[in-house]
Amino acid sequence: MLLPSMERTFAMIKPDGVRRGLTPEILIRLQRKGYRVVGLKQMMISRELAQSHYAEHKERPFFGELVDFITSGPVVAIALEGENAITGWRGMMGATNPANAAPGTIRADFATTTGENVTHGSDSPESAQRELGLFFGPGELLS
Ligand code: FUP
Repeated sequence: MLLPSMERTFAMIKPDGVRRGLTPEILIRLQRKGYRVVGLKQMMISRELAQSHYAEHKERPFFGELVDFITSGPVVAIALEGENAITGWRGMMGATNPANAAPGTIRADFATTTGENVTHGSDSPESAQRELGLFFGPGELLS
């Protein structure tokens, strides 16, 4: 039998999701899936944190708008734990462009534009570790 692959990942409800009152719906979905919430906070993202979080996109034409958007209102930062949580959570979110997101995914169900697509999820174990470290301090996560 394969050993279970327990992972931690960083999930976020972006300002559009919080503004539209989608926080409870999204928390219900991820807990119903079976993920354990090991860190949770509503917060404003500073421009510095936004630029670090999205550093891989800093040369892209949409970078300025992305930073403006992600700092435009509170977000909900979530540390999730579960078997294959990194790819599993991205699967629940759906494709970056909601037009390409599979029916039943969060982005298909709740978003219409790539720029405001409700949620974020780390795309690899390295990103998960980096992003969890950006958003949560030592001692803020459950063991
Ligand atoms: P994802 O991992 O699905 O969040 O997507 P990316 O890391 O590729 O993009 C991060 C964010 O940049 C997206 F959620 C929205 C924004 N973006 C755009 O606004 N335009 C693009 O063409 C691509 C991404």
